[in-house]
Amino acid sequence: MSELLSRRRMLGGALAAGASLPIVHGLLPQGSGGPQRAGAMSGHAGHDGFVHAGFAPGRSVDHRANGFNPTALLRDFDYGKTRRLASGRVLREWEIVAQDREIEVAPGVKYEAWTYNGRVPGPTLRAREGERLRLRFLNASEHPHTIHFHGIHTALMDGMPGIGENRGAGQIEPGAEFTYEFDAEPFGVHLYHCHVSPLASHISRGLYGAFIIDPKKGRPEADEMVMVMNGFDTNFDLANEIYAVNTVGFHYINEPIQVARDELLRLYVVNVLEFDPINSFHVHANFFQHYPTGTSLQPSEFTDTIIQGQGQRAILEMKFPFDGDYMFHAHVSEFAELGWSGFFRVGDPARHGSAAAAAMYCELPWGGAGSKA
Ligand SMILES: [Cu+2]
Repeated sequence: MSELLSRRRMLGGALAAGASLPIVHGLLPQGSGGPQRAGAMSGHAGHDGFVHAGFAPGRSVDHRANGFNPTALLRDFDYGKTRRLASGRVLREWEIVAQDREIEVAPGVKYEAWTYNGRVPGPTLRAREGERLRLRFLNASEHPHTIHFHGIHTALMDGMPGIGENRGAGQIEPGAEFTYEFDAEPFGVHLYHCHVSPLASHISRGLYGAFIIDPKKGRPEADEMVMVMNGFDTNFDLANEIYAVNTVGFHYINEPIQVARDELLRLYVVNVLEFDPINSFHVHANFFQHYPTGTSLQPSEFTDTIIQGQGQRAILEMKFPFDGDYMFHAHVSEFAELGWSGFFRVGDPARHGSAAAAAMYCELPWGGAGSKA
């Protein structure tokens, strides 16, 4: 059996344990006639018995139990607490706690996550270029962790095991704490994550988050959102079974992201996916300006698809000129089908032909039409 099929079967089994079998033909946004359409398509040739990875109809993830909702998380920026130093500079402070916590990453699929502040991804830390940043890190997990920030700082503040251990830095043991302090530079969209080995495990368990440094003069007014592209290896075989943006597979299919027509949308997109070398972001029926790493105020490309390796990130800016439901997803079809898909809902979709995007998944190169996974 190929790796892909075994991953598929595993996912199907996990979902089946707590839910009716998911079908990709349910891959239509809620509130636009999706579920009804799904039923109408169930007789589509060749799909009987094939376990697609769409959301389980009638079931949804318990966001309250998770402690976070991916819809709220999109626009949830953590600015910390600020005060002025004697020098006149702004000091910005946060407290971050590592905690082990079970979360639901797709309907019925539980995962023993390691988290920063109880959520995956961790808080989106946001500061302004040139500020002094201070982060008190407390390790309440049963495992040693660190916070390694992308940015410019001293070795002692790098969150690297083995560096500065005699000064309390390096690996932070359970029950211990350390305060990271450095300047906010350069401006852009960055990330932070644990750097304890085995690295792939510590990261894929959920210890990461976006770290945004705004340029001194800011950016134009926009509806801003954070999208952390991630995945979950639910059976610990070093391959992902669930792919997502902001953790919950298919969440933005279930709850399309409401945006206004003709309003500037700014996405901070960060790829922290483990085990797969690349990830991608594609939007339907539109193009965006691409600012790689967000470190320039000039876009480098006008496109509708970007590729990111692990740790790469970007700012994307676009406007939707027409009302309707517009899909966004990894242009790695396997990821899209295993959770990394969503919709932007612009204006009133009922008046403008709501989505029928699921058809694109009917003829997959592996395990598609006619396959019995
Ligand atoms: Cu760790």
